[in-house]
Amino acid sequence: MPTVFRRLDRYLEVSEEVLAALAEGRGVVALESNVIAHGMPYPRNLETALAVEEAVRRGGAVPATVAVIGGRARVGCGPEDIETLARLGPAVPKASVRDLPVLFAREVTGATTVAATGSIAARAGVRVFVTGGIGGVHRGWEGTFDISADLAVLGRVSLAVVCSGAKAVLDIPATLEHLEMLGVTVVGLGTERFPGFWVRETPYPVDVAVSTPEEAAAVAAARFASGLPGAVLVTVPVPAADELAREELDRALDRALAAAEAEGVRGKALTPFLLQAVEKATGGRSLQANAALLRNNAAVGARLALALAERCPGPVSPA
Ligand code: PSU
Ligand code: MN
Repeated sequence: MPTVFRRLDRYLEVSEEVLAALAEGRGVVALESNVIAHGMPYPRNLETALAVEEAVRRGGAVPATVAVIGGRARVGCGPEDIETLARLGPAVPKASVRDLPVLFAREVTGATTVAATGSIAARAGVRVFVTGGIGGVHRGWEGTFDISADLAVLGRVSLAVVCSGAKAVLDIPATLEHLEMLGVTVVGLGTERFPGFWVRETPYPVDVAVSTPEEAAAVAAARFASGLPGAVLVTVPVPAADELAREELDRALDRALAAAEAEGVRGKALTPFLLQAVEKATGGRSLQANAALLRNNAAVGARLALALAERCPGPVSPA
């Protein structure tokens, strides 16, 4: 059956399934599309995107993959949309917040980053968003000022964002300082330390450790109910079986960063470049870890969404 969408305004359309779940106060989990188009090669990206949606459903929640399709923000992409994004891959433009109005005006398709996905999901009234790694402060920021718009969005939208930390290619302590400045609450699920995406932990502490998704939901519910804007970042370490060895990762990262510098890769091209370089250097094991943590985060996100729906009953009003 083709997915049916309803237009909420000129540039926003939401699937009937997601709208019904929101109206009935059931759990909905937003998912980003940039990781499909730019984070993994085809067909691994397609398999992973579908497996992540399936993990959300098995957890009893409704998945809502977000992308811009033909100039409209779409919440709850159908399998046909996901297939298109996966097949076209990097031919689909990477869309952060600043790019959205251009895609809308030109009526074209784009793959949404954490920043763009979070903004769109919150507008549609979704409260939980699952991703792999958020963007953050890049190494060498003192010279480039390269700080992902993901952080700015986390500072202003009311969302519980489940992730496995920020990509290890970033300056992690600077990213945590920036999150603190923005007032984002950083929760560790089963960890006292901020996860390192491909590895289970970094040396840097989270704001608060919890042991269940329900406890994390209590923190998120308190934030939303108290009228504070901004996100609760629920960090979950990659499953132990899929973790990379730290020395191998450090070596791969050093090489990737040197290659980026030598080739003059900057700006929005930097994140996909570094991810690909690490993938090559680890013989694809970074990709396997990425897929495993996304599926695991999806299961956590579903539990969190159900717990949040219970704590904040009734339909969610759009942001
Ligand atoms: N993590 C991944 N793969 C990715 C990204 C994160 O494992 O492709 C993407 C996310 O979409 C994130 C974006 O929002 O990188 C950040 O890019 P930038 O630093 O240009 O804002
Ligand atoms: Mn950047």
